[in-house]
Amino acid sequence: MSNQRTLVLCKPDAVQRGAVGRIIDRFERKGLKIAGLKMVAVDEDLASRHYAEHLEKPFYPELRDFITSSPVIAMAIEGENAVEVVRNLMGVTNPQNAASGTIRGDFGLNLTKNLVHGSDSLASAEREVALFFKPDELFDYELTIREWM
Ligand code: 3AN
Repeated sequence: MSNQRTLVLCKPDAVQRGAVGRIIDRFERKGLKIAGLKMVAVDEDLASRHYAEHLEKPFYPELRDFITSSPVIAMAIEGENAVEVVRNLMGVTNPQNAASGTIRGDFGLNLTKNLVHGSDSLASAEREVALFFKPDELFDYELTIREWM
């Protein structure tokens, strides 16, 4: 397994509902490391670059209006196999089908307002982390507890 960095967004609904702390807690409890964290107001340009593969989809206008409606919390999350581990913690796209115990399964009902984004591959992760973070906003440090995780 390799050490990976992936992009997580706590979407506008998570911020508005005061769920950000509880969502970050899931990643911390799992043993993942926060390598970067900030609040971002996503504009239409950033939305179109972040969701480039969805631009032509019928749901894109709704997705764009939602993601630009209120600030998000962007995080670079790091750890062994972090891309897949984060996706598993989030649950499947539709919160109605997401397993209990996952973020979407425990917090959501709505397909658009599904609380979190996590990169879907290592290639996406590298592209998306670079979209949201400048190099000096990302931190390389050791978690001293790591050997116990
Ligand atoms: P995920 O976030 O689980 O990787 P994607 O990448 O397929 O899911 O979709 C990106 C976002 O677009 C989802 N998080 C969701 O908010 C929205 N979305 C996906 N599929 C639909 C759909 N059929 N109708 C409405 N919104 C959708």
